[in-house]
Amino acid sequence: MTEAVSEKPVGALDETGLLAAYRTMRTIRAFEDRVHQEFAKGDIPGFVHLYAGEEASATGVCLHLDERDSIASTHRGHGHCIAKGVDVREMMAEIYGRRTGSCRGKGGSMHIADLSKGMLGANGIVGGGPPLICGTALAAKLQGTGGVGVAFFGDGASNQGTTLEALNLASVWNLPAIFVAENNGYAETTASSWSIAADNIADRAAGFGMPGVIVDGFDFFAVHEVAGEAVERARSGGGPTLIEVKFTRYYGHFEGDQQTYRGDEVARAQQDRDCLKTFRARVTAAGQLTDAQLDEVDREVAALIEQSVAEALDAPKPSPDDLETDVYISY
Ligand SMILES: Cc1ncc(C[n+]2csc(CCOP(=O)(O)OP(=O)(O)O)c2C)c(N)n1
Ligand SMILES: [Mg+2]
Repeated sequence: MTEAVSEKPVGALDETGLLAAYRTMRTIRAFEDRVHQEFAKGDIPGFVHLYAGEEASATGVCLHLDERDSIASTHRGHGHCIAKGVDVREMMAEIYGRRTGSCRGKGGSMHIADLSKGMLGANGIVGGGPPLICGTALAAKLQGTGGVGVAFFGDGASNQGTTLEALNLASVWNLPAIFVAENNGYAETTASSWSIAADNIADRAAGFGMPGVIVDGFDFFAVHEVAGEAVERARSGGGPTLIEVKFTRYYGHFEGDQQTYRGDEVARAQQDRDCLKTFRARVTAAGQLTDAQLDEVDREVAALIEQSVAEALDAPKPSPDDLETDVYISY
């Protein structure tokens, strides 16, 4: 007897794809939970902003991307890096400021970049990412690679002029660009319900002549579906899309934030809507993956994170000689 397709969580993903999605989301969660613990010990320099709770966004979008495509990220960038394939061990070393890091220990959490993976960089400039992907999307269009540019940015960044100019330019130039507004409810301590002059960020898309879509950011399958349509539109010459992903972040704005401005939204989200929990419930109920398969991924990811921290702590720090490298690019 053939099973009804409608009972499947997402027809577009087979077992391998579902396992890849779960592995990415689990890796991001485990990475962030561990950095949260390690930061409290005092060995990690600089500022750290964690992405836990938002995993379905980076994962649901980046699963559609390949080596032709580039992404621009934010100060909350670890999840975007992992989803685009940046090496987790190099990322951990970078966060610890070690020479084995993705940027040889010179960038830290807020500047992790890996151009070989199409990861243009985390970005300390709020609203800095959207203009960058207008450049990569224009290059992809002119070179006919079929590539797309994706900018992840926050609700706070959605009010920056740079973001609004990039939306306009992407539409005027009909670029293969996707703007992913990650609305986690706050810009630092300011509620998005107070700072955004519209009911939804996605409503602004109409003003730029592009489709705007709102999606539940805790629901991996919903994000994956919406992102798939946007990527398909962009690759086939249909132009840009603005996607608003709504969810909440599990940790503070930065590590050390006392979060006195928040209610009980985190506990409620973790209990009822967590992306990893809902993913597991749906794929096991549909008979697509077993708990044993998912538990195995959990074990492998835990071992990888353990190894990453041990290697990072063991790795050398940059030396004074390293000050003069990576300053200028050689053409
Ligand atoms: C141009 C600029 N203005 C202000 C800041 C200070 N700042 C850092 S993060 C942040 C809030 C960003 O909020 P949002 O875009 O919603 O991202 P989230 O932290 O919620 O992921 C601000 C104002 C900055 N880094 N850059
Ligand atoms: Mg925000």
